[in-house]
Parts: sequence; C-alpha cells; structure tokens
Amino acid sequence: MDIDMNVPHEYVTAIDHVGVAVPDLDEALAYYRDCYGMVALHIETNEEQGVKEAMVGLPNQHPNAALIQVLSPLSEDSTIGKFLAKNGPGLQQLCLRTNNLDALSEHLKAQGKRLLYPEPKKGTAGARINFVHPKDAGGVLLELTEPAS
Ligand code: MC0
Repeated sequence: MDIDMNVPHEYVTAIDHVGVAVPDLDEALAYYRDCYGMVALHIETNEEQGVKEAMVGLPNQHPNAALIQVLSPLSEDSTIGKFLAKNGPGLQQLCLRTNNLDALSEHLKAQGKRLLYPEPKKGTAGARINFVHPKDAGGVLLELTEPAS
C-alpha cells in the first residue's frame, strides 16, 4: 500500500478511548468491574458536554493503553441523553489522541472534514477536544483529544 507522506501521521499518537453511552454510570461501572475486573481510573462531570463520565481500564495497564469512556447524561436534552433516546445504550464515539490538535484540525479541514467546534473545548482532565462529524468520518463520531501537559 502506498502511504502519502504529506499526511501528518506524527500528529496522531494513539487510540485514546472508545466512548460508550449508558443511562446509569454506577450500574455500568459495576458491570465492567464484576465481568472484566476493570476499574474507574478517573471520574469527572463535564457540565459543558452534559455528561458524568468515567475512564475505565485495567488497574495495572500501560499508561498509554486505550480506555473505555463510560458516558452518562446529565439531562435528557444533553448529547448523550438524546443519543440514548434515539439509539439506546452503545458505542457513541471513537477518540484519537493527538499531540497537536490545531495542526491536525487544519489538516482535516483542508481535507474537507467538518469539525463540530470552531475552537477546541474542554475535555477529560483538562484536555483540548474537538470532534469530526460522523458523516465525514465513516459513520463514526470521531473525537480528537490533546491531553493537558
Ligand atoms: C449522530 N449521528 C451519529 C452519532 N450521532 N453517528 C454515529 N455516531 C454518533 N454518535 C448521526 C445521526 O444518526 C444522523 O444520521 C447524523 O449523524 C446527524 O445527526 P443529527 O441528528 O443532525 O445530530 P445529533 O443531534 O444526533 O448530533 C450529532 C452530533 C452530536 C455528532 C452533532 O452528537 C455532537 O455534538 N457530539 C459531540 C459532543 C459529544 O458527543 N459529547 C458527549 C461526549 P442520519 O443518517 O440519521 O442523518 S463528551 C466527551 O467525549 C468528553 C468529555 C471527552 O471525551 O473529553
């Protein structure tokens, strides 16, 4: 396969997480703990995004390993509330980690990809985040996250 070296591969550094929409955070955390021995490594409420979320992983996993983000809605009219009403619980997003959200965003816009926000917003643990519209990302809501240093 030919690889286009003009694509800034170095801006994407990892698969950060997959996001799962759930109606009840505690119930979901009990499921991951009891069935798979996975634990909440971080829990946070993000009012702007309308979610209470937990990053779930194995207690001793590599710090860079991908996580499961469990997303519960703060209200019915939040993004996750509406997703649950339309689809029920399930995979809501795939998130790639980047070391340069601004440069990657410019690259994506130059490819005609629609980003949801004109400027990055605040994500998990102070990260800068944006999203590629699912219609421009193979039917998957694709989050981009640049972790806080
Ligand atoms: C909607 N669509 C999806 C989708 N949501 N496709 C795949 N995955 C999803 N999650 C599809 C719809 O079915 C529809 O297709 C089309 O996209 C447009 O949908 P819409 O009805 O116009 O728009 P909405 O109201 O469904 O909103 C979709 C949109 C929204 C992506 C704009 O979910 C959004 O703003 N998301 C970004 C913020 C977010 O997800 N926050 C929660 C996570 P058809 O074919 O029916 O036209 S917060 C988070 O993740 C933070 C804490 C973090 O990680 O740091």
